Amino acid sequence: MASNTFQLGLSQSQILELVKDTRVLREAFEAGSLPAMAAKLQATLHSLENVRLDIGITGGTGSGKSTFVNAFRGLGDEDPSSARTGVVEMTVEPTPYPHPKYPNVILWDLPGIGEPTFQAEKYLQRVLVDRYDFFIIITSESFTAKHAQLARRVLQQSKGFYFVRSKVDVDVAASRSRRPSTFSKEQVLSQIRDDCLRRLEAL
Ligand SMILES: Nc1nc2c(ncn2[C@@H]2O[C@H](COP(=O)(O)OP(=O)(O)OP(=O)(O)O)[C@@H](O)[C@H]2O)c(=O)[nH]1
Ligand SMILES: [Mg+2]
Repeated sequence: MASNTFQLGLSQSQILELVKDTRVLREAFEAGSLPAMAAKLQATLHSLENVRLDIGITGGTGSGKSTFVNAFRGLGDEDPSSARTGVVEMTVEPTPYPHPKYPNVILWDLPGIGEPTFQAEKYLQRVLVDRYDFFIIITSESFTAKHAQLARRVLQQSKGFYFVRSKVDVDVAASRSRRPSTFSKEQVLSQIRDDCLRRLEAL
């Protein structure tokens, strides 16, 4: 999936441009023209730096989407330019946050998929699904039918997604305090991981 996702970050014309660049590079190499090769390589690398990547961060309301955006950008929640986080619903409109080091990588903090009448198709239309090269779907609880519906719809739209299970520290702490005699951190984490994998494979 990772390689598909990367390709989706480049438009058809950018891919054709790269193929052309590779040919020019090979010709410069075969002609033994190092200055021409160095100049072309520099230009190719520069054009890749300018590739824009829009990533949609989605998932359940309060699952930690904005916290993830802040962590990804290396910011604390109280930094003035961080995404707002909190214990009540915070993000109501898609909001772009550029990566500090790679400003062409834009993380879109999306509203949560909280409503009981959630419909993936309507939600994706509302957040303008075509804007994103791929998604990161975050859940802080079990993978529900709502998450499955969203993931399937994302795939139907020919987009890829990564899946992140957040707040595992809460599950570990609850298990430690409520079932101390059988507590095993590794076991809790592997149960969560196996459940997520099973549900993702069943999509
Ligand atoms: N313990 C723990 N708390 C977390 C974690 N991630 C987020 N939180 C807390 O969960 C609450 C909700 O986090 P947000 O990042 O605002 O969640 P969100 O998905 O952006 O919420 P909405 O925008 O309202 O949909 C905040 O109090 C966070 O501090 C985590 O991994 N562990
Ligand atoms: Mg939020």
